[in-house]
Amino acid sequence: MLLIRSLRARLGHRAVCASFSSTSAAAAVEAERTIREGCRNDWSREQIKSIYDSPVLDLLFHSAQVHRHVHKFGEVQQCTLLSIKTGGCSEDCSYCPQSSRYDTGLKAQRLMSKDAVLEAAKKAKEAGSTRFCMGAAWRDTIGRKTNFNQILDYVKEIRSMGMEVCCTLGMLEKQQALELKEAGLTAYNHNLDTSREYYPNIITTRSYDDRLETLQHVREAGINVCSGGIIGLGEAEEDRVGLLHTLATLPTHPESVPINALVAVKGTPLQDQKPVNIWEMIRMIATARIVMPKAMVRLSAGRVKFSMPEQALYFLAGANSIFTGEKLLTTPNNDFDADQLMFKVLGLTPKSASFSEAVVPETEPCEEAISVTG
Ligand code: SAM
Ligand code: DTB
Ligand code: SF4
Repeated sequence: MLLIRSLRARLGHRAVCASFSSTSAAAAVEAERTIREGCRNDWSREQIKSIYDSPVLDLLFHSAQVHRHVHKFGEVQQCTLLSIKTGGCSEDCSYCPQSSRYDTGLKAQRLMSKDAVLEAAKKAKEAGSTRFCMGAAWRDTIGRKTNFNQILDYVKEIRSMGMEVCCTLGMLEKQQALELKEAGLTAYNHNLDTSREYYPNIITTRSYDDRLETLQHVREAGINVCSGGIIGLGEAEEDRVGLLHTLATLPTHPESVPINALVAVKGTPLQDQKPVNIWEMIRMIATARIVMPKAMVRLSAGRVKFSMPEQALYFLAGANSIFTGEKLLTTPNNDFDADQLMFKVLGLTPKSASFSEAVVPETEPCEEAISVTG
């Protein structure tokens, strides 16, 4: 305060305010604009970078304001993952324990039976989860008609249990997206993973544009889009900004944005990456919250490594969805009792399932009702 007063005396009020705002105002200015004007998809990369680079406590404070304005603060969606077809994948995603190119000790399995999948969904529901997400280690679903039809049946059954249903099966054609919609699928997860520029360092077997095309098929079928990425792959901060920029400038923002912290699995090319820290997570979550205010921001892989106080700051920054259950796809997740305790200590409330119709294309960016979850 004394410093500000003496600066004011020497430089005048205006000059001091201007210099303070130029260093710390980006998060404040953009968050205020988001609160005033709602969603926009005309972000420049520089704008997103300036939010991301704001002093971390400023960024946290202003993303929390946006979060409180748009969402029921403290309400957290619980999703459960099940790997219905594990391992043996042809792709070379360098983070992934399920790629057949890396020796991670994982045994490839066939598609899980209906009974086993429905049993897992029932258990997840009983444990308080409202969304069930089935993952398959496939490049795409082309030429897998029998398995795909089985999955359509799983989707129908799980939906009829009163749960939201999500799938992540690799690249999708338009027709397959329509069939999944018809079966009652709530959301489809397909991550961009990183920036367009860094992407070729991580995956060579399919392109960034292939991924965007799948997202377009999902959107056009009227299924909610779930798309985010991973931090800790060795990318620069500029790449994290690039990922957020691509997502936030899609014609319609994804309804959910998973933020994964790399789980460095032994045997993968990224096994020795240094762990992501709390400040990197806060910057990523808070920036996502300001630029895509209505999205569910999902604290995804890597959560098991963060303490309860760290997770508390992520919820404050704008995360409002988690994966619960003892396993993600192939790696361990947080303990059920630890999550129960966290909800109690932090005063979090579970979000109930939502079955409002998904956004149809050609609406204004982010025009969906807030009750629609992604
Ligand atoms: N095969 C499908 C695909 O690639 O779209 C679906 C499953 S894939 C495992 C789903 C996502 O999980 C990936 O896009 C990636 O973002 C995330 N993921 C996989 N392995 C991970 C790891 N070791 N750490 C963090 N996220 C990971
Ligand atoms: C997402 O973004 N993260 C989840 C879900 N979508 C499919 C997957 C995380 C996988 C972590 C590594 C594993 O357990 O195999
Ligand atoms: Fe296969 Fe998906 Fe893993 Fe890539 S991320 S190797 S496509 S399972």
